[in-house]
Amino acid sequence: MSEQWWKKSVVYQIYPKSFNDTSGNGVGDIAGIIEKLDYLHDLGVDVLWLTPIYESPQKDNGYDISDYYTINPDYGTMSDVEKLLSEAHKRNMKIVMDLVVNHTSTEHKWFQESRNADSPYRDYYIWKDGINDGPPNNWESKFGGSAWAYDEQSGQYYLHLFDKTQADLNWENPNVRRDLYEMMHFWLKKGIDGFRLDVINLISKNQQFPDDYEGDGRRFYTDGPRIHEFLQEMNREVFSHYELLTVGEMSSTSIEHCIRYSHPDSNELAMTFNFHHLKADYPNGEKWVAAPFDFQWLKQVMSTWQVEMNQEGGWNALFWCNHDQPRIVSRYGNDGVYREKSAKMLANVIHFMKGTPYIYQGEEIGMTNPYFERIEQYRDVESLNMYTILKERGMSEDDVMKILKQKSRDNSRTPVQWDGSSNAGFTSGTPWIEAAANFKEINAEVVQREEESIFHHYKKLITLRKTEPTLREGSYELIMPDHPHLFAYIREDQKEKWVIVNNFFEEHVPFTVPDEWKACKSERVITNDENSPDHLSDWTLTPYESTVYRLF
Ligand code: TEU
Repeated sequence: MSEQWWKKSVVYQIYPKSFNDTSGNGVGDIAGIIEKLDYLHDLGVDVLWLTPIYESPQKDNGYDISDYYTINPDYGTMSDVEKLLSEAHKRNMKIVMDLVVNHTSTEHKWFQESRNADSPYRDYYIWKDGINDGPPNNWESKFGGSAWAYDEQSGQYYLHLFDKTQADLNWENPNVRRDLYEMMHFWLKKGIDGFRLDVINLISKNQQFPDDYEGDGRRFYTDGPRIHEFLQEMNREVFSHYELLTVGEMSSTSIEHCIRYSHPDSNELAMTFNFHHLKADYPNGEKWVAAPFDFQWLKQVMSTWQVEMNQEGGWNALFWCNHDQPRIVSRYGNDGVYREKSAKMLANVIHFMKGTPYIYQGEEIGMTNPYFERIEQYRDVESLNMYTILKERGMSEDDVMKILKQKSRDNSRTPVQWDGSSNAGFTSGTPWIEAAANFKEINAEVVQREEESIFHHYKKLITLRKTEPTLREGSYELIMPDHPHLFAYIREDQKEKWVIVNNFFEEHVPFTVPDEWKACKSERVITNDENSPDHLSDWTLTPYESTVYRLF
């Protein structure tokens, strides 16, 4: 096994709660993942990342962990996890677990102990006195409201950057770090193959805890003062003893930091997720408005990350979708008549870039946002908080629902649509969240059967990642940067050049071959429109067309 095996991998993200329920309790489970391993193997992915399956009160669907060493009984048992590991490994697939160490649930025994002022666990969390009957500073929670909650029992406030039941751990305390490293070894000794590290760039806070008069406080804890030191320590104490895929989820980060996080010489992480390309529909950085996406901005942001990370030796995690993001086909694509075509186009955009691609459950089926009509259909803590906050600000019910339809995290959390039977084949019971109404037409059974489907398109893309070194290591260059409809780029090494041309719009768009390529031989590698030329020549792209040529 080579040290950087993850450079050749394609990762598939599983949100267990919505993946596949075998027990009939309406919640997906580990046995349900095992049942679908052959499906995933057929798709061709070689790493599965599972979002948190640990014991948790589920206020934030498992990102509020109350015990790192046990499995949430709704999902199964430790022996189910062991079976999953061995069944996955038998099929040459690896398992990556989610590591949530910025915070724990307030039900974690450390936090319960910590509420006593004289407990050895007091300093495991961030406790502060209030100021003038208010919180210690004006930082805001990512889910709305103050980032501080008052605890009657101890007479102080604790910090929670997310929900008030998710208390931030105090990474300044070496005992916290020691206990967390020990927990990581426990999981690695069980045989897992890596970690996805939740909001890991938020663990080091500015110890002055200053008020923020320009923002919500994030500049005082994002990529904070000791972050690289902590990650290097984690690497030395834990990661360096194994051959792992480690991917950090980096909230509101910068390229400079991501280069450092993922550069092999830094000894921190293998790669990083950033979210800048998923803010093309956040006008002025504001998520909670219904807005179209800014295409030029999207191209620029993605290209800048490609070029700069690559030039400086960093490594990107490539993705459109996850459990916090609306479905990409409903977002930057077209989930009406061009659903299949635009889903394939978006897949091409990501899978030909440099980095390690991630596919989120249901993406390979072409699942869409569910367009829930009533607030009762939503489950997500952030969506429910924002519903209340926006209503309190005076927004009408219709306007709030319009925003949630576009922006809610629940858009990606509806059950995976396996077939056309009741509840999309996800459960025989009552699902914890409703399936999207379109499951009869859009489901795994259909896409597996149809040869030209999105599923088969993903299969081809996954194979190409494995067979084509140019796609893994070649340089990246955006061409026609200002083109109003096309996102076109080239990947190139000494041997060959790949041209990836993507039309993001419904218009027909002409493409003219640059003179310097005219002497090259070429062949079409993949397309979502069989009428495109077999060899690169001037042609007119149809709506949402994406065609890729190899030049040699
Ligand atoms: O998300 C971190 C994060 O910052 C987001 O993507 C978040 O969903 C967004 O800011 C809300 O607008 C991670 C997890 O992926 C997410 O599911 C958790 O809720 C969060 O951390 C807390 O653990």
